Amino acid sequence: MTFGKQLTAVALGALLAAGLGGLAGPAEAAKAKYKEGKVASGGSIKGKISFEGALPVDAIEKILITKNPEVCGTGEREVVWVDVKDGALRGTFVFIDKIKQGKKWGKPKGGKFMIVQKGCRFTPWAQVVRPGPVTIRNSDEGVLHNINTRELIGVEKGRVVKRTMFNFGQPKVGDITEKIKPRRSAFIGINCEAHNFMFGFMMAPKHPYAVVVGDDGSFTLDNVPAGKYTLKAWHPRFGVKKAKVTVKAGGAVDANFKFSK
Ligand SMILES: [Cu+2]
Repeated sequence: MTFGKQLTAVALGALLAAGLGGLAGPAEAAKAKYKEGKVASGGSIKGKISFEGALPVDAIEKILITKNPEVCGTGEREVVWVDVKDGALRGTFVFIDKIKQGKKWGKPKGGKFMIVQKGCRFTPWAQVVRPGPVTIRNSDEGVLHNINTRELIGVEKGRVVKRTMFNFGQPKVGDITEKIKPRRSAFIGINCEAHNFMFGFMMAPKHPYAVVVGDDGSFTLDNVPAGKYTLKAWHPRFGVKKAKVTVKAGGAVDANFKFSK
């Protein structure tokens, strides 16, 4: 009897899986894989992300350092949530929304994507990684770090739910490889559960058309197939802005975003 019941359950499971797999609704289409290839006479999108007006009063948060002062420093750590220099809003991500095909992913510097914990800081503060393996490095002798890497769901709706992808303690100097596997959102926040002043941000989109702006707020997305796109800029404090752009074969189109508090 038990055996028979199990069989029925398995058969039902298979039927359900087949049924769901056969559905080709809008949700399915949105999940379509990105197609990598050669881009013939692609164009580029260039621009600058700037900040206008007064900074929010909590642009820089000061948090008392209560642990590992010999490595983390003494007194207060300044967490720069809003980093503006000469009008450039640093730490902003710029990406093409839902592009389905185009250039191949480039190799990361040094051959692998890395998050480094050094001097009790995540380095870099903001970066784009390809979904997949990422190396988490502890460079702080004698310091336990505990990275918590969370997918930020609902950023564009203004109501964020955080879902942990991985969260582990790293008591020793060295590397641990983990996988970045976003389910619903490419936006990611990282923090250290051992040091309440360590933060960072990442994007892990399905395609390689995403960058973090340079120190002067500028960005370039190159090898973009000619076409019409929605370009988006994400700043973790201010959310997402968007613009329509048309890329012409071999051409360069300008796109600038202005944020304010
Ligand atoms: Cu830490």
